[in-house]
Amino acid sequence: MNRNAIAGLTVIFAISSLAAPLAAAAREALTPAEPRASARTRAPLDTSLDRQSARGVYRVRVASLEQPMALRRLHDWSLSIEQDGKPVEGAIVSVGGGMPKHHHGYPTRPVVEAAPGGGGYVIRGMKFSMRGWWELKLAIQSPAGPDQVTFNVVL
Ligand SMILES: [Cu+2]
Repeated sequence: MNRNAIAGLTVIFAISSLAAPLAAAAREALTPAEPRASARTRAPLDTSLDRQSARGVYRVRVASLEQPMALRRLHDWSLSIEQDGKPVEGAIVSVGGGMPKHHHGYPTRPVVEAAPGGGGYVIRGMKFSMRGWWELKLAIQSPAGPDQVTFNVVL
């Protein structure tokens, strides 16, 4: 094989090894980008702090007593529970939740107490240890029946 033939083969080899990735890149450029499955199916997060409980027994409202929302600091939230438009007194409420994407809970164990002076409840000992999407889950027991509600909080 003479020197020119070898040079020619080298050029052909170089072109053919480039051809496949170039063709793929061209196809990709022509095809509109498919949204990823997670982006396509994920509904926007409902961050309403005024919700019906899961079985519809209660209307539940929560609000941070610190504005703007406290990060990495102990603070309290207000909680109001109604049934058929009337405040529910004497409910027993337990608090759960955490960061669903990080698979961890709260760094504290928040507790629910009757608000001083009546008129609802206070969630004491809330703490968000980092920014992101948190779930605040409340399990409610009263003579009206057990029910639960989940709020989405994004810091
Ligand atoms: Cu986290």
